Amino acid sequence: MEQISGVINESCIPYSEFKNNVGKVVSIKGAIHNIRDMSDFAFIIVRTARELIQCVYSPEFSEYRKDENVVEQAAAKLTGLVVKSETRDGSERYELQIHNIEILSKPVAIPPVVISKKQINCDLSVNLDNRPVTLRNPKERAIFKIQEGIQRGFREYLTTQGFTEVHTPKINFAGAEGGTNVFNLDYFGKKVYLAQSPQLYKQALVPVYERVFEIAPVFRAEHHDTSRHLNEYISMDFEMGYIESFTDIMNMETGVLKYIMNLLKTEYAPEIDLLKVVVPEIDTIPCIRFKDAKELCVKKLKNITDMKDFEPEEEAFLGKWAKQQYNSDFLFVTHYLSKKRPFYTMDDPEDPEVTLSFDLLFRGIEITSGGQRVHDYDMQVEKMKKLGMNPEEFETYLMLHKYGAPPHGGLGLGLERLTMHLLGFKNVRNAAMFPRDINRVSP
Ligand code: AMO
Repeated sequence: MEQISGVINESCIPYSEFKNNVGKVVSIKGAIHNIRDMSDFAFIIVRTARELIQCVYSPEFSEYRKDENVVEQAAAKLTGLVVKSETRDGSERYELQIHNIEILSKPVAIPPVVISKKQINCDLSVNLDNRPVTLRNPKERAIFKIQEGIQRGFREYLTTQGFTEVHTPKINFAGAEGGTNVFNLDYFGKKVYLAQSPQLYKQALVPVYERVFEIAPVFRAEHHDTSRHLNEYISMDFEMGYIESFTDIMNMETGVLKYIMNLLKTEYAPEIDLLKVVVPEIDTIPCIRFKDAKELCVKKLKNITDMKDFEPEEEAFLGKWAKQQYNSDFLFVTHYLSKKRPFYTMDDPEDPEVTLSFDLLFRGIEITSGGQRVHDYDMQVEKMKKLGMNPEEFETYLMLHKYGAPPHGGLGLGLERLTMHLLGFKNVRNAAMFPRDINRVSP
C-alpha cells in the first residue's frame, strides 16, 4: 500500500536556487508570461510565484519556437542549463537556456487585458472586472504580496507581545458600531446582521486571554460610492486588558507599525522596489487632541461647518501638518467627542464630553479607530440607555461587564486603507483583491 510521508519530492527548483546550480541542467515550473521573439533568438519569460525568470532558446533547441502549444499563459515545465548573466545595472542575474518545454496546460483564449506588460494599462473598472487575470500582472500581484506582509507583521508582532489570535462570528445578533451601514440577514426567519466589526466579541475575550487579535473580513453597507469605502474589508483588530491608560493602545499600535514597516523593507524588498514604495520611517508618532486639531483646521481651512468630526479635507490638512511639524507620516488624534463615538467607548473622567479614544491618520487619512472601553456594568447600561439603546438586547455582551472585566481597550485597523496609502493609490479598490462596493459583487 502506498504510504504518504508528508514530503513532496520536487523535480523542479525555485529561482532562489539558480545561483547554486550555475552550469547544471535543472527544471522549473511556471506560467509562460511573455514570449519575445527576436529574429535569431527568443526569450520566454516564465512567471513563478514571486519572480519572472528569463529563459532563452538555445539555437540547438530552437524547434520549440515552432511549437504552437508554447503560448503566453500556458502552464509549463522547462528544463535547461542555468547560466549567470548581468543586468544593465550590473547586478547578478541567472537565466535558463532551454533544452525542453513540457506544456502542462494550454489556455483556450487570449487574456482580455494585456498582462505581460510592466503595468496593466486599462481603467480600474476593467481591471477589476477581469481580476482573476489582471492579478497575474507582476505589479498587481505585488500589491497583495505587500498586503500579506502587513498582515504577517501584525500577527507576528502581537504574538510576541502575548496576544492570542481568535476568530469571532460574522453572523451577529446586533450591529456593533451603530449607524445605518449594517447588512441585515434573514436567518431562518430571524433578523440578524453581518458583523460590522468584531467589537463585542473581542471585548468578551479580554477576561479570557487578556490580549487578543483578529484579522478577518467585516461588512459595512456603505450607501455611497466613495474612493475610500468598501462594503467588505479586512479589519485587523486587537484588544488588550489591564491597560493603565489608553496611550498603552497607541504605544502597542506604534510598535506594530514599526515592526510591519521593517518587515516590508527586509522581506518584501522585491515588491517594494517594483512598486517604488516609500516605506515610512517611524520613530515616535505625534498626538494631538481633537479640539486642538479642529482649531488648527478652522484657522487654516475655509467653510468648516461640522465641528464634531473631520471632513476628508481636514484630515488631509492634518496629515500635511504632521509631516511639516514633526516629519511624521502618522498622527494620532485623541479625545474625540462622546457624541461621535460608539456606546462602548469610555468617556474621559476629567471631561465627559470627550472620550478616551483616538484615530490614527496615515498621510492624511484615517486608518485606525481605537480607545479605552467602558468596563463597569452600571456605567455601560446607563450609557446605552442615554443613547436610546435597549440593554436587554445586549444581554450576552453585557455578561462581560456583569461578571467582571479589567480596564481594557483596543483598535481596528483597515488593511485596505493602510495598503492604499502606503502604495499611494487614490482609490481603496486598488488595494482590495476582489472589492465589494455598492455596484460590485463580482468577480
Ligand atoms: P471603525 O468603524 O472606525 O472602528 O473602523 C476601523 C477602521 O476600519 C477601516 N474602515 C474601512 N475600510 C474600508 N471600507 C470601509 N467601509 C471602512 N470602514 C472602516 C478604517 C477605520 O479606521 N470597532 C472599531 C475599532 C475599535 O475601536 O477597536 C471600529 O470598527 O481604516
